[in-house]
Amino acid sequence: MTAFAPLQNDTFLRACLRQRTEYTPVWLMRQAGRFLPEYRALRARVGSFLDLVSQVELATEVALMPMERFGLDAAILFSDILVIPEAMGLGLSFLAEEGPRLAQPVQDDAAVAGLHVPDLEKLRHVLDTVRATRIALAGKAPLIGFAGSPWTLACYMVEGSGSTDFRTARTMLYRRPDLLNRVLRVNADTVASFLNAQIEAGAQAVMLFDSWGGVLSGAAYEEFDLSPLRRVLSRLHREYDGVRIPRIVFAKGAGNRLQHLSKLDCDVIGLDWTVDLQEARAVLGPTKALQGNLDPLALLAKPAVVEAEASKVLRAFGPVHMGVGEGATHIFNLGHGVHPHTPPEHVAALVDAVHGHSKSLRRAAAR
Ligand code: 1CP
Repeated sequence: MTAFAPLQNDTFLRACLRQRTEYTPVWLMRQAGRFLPEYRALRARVGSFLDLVSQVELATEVALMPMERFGLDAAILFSDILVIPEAMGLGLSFLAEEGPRLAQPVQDDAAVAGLHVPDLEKLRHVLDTVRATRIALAGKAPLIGFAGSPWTLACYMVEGSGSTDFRTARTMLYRRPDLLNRVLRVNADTVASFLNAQIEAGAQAVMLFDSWGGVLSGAAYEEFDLSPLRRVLSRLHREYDGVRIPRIVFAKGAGNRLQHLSKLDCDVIGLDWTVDLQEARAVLGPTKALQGNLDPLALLAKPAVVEAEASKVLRAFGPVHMGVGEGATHIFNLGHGVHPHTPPEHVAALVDAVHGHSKSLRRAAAR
């Protein structure tokens, strides 16, 4: 086993576990991506996104890019949720301007019967990237591993591409719930083993991206989204090497389902920008840390506006826990990924504003 460098900044991990921190930690979904000129240059040189993801040194370099520019409190593995369907043999490609495509979508009895938990060796490059990224970070900030939720993965696997409403997947839900349930079960078992392998490789927290629960009706959300998600959570390592591994569920579009989310066996709930943080805190605050939820488009405005909007999000969450033991904590993030047109200087202004404002709010509360 590699002895990793000691962690110098555990602010993010402490906030995940609802412990007091000196300031509000911040990281951003898609912080390593197209808004960074150095990312665009490397991607142009390498040719494709999938080539970047599959080469350990390159993926590691990309994950480190935002850490070198900004004072972020966490790094995230550079990969994609769709490496799982790729490992299942569904044939992933990314078409320019069109997004992901699966050559063999899972739409009938035969395709579903042929679906199995893949050998984790097929995901070896991702696990090697986790280890290499943790080493390259050298303890500067913790590393987040991730996977898609079983339902979100099923959306792409059944549809065969991105979509705004995932009609094919939702139709299968009504016509052939038996087929969909088998897909979800295979996904849940795959996601649990993959995340546990990421933890063993060096991930210090894990995040489940449940990006498409919002397209489901209430009853369907319970059966096809939350139930397989609970199966994943029940199998994850709670600790590794004697250290707690926080679990985060990003629940996009689930602002009207906070009660359901409060019962999940996870430490943090990630919220999109449509959710009122005060309301979310009232329901989730007693048991979960909250992560989010600045509208990513606010970053397209000038830095003074970015700072004011960051301050609004901090104030919407309200006073954070400052005592011993556990209490309400907030991890600053966007409500979804960084928009590719975001000027990097605006991200720098955001990170500084979150750190600065959250320190002054704590000082004011202590008076
Ligand atoms: O260079 C490029 O054109 C690739 C753009 C890109 C990037 C940078 C894609 C394509 N994926 C990623 C990386 C990625 N994806 C990360 C890395 C870490 C980071 O946050 O910096 C993560 C965590 C993801 C997760 C992901 N991929 C999700 C869940 C979060 C979300 O956005 O809701 C989803 C749904 C995907 C699928 C995906 N990957 C890429 C695209 C274009 C899409 C389709 C999105 C859609 O259906 O609209």
